[in-house]
Amino acid sequence: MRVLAVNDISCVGKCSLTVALPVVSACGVTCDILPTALLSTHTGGFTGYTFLPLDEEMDKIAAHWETLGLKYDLIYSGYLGSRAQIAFVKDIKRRFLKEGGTFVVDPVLGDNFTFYKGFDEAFAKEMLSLCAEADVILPNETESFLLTGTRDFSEAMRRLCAVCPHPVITGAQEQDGYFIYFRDDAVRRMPIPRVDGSFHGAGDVFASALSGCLARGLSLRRALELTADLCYRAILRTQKEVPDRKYGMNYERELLPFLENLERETNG
Ligand code: PXL
Repeated sequence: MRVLAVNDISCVGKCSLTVALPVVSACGVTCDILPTALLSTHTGGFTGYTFLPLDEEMDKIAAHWETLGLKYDLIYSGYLGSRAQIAFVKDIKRRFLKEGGTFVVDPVLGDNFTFYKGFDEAFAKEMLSLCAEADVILPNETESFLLTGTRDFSEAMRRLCAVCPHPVITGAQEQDGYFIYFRDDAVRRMPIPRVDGSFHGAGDVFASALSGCLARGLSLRRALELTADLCYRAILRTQKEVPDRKYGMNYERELLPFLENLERETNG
């Protein structure tokens, strides 16, 4: 199985490609990367970060790959720095996703009901048009709201299902608990343990582990169960070990039990 991760390289802060590459590879599949930008840190909580968009280079990389005849079983796209990059990722999907392959879009837009720096309504609209080309989308609670305009998750799922066959709202906080909403053959609500606080990079660990599980052939539901368990344990560890949350999640030592579960499910 060959996976392509399209995301930025934030050198510090454990998100995007510095998470996707180790996590997807550890799942036992090839992970190639298409970097969209190079940043000194991610943009959430740091000031004075550097940002080099890689649009021209992405064009050249894709042109070279075409000469190699590369095709991917799964393409996972995350943080995209501009509307032009969203358009480019649609093109990447057309050129490099195998017939019958899976396109996973994490529509990175914001957290805590606000946009990340540099994003706005027009960008969210463009991101929705990328979601319309995906098989699986992974908005968090904030992104679900920014994409659909509603904080009611059942209604958000109705609207997202009209766009994409398998939406997943990765953390829906409701009166009776904390849930993942997803659609496989029907819309479902999976309870997950509630942990207070905001954990930068949790969405990237989630999207990477889920992409790895899907590439290994797990059903969406089983992939979500294993991934939610990894994220829960990584969040508890991060709560204890990482005082400054902008430095990301301490997920690394939680990978082993996750991978053992994955191996048990897939029998090699
Ligand atoms: O974790 C999502 C993410 C990815 N990449 C960059 C970001 C963020 C969120 O802040 O700034 C550059």
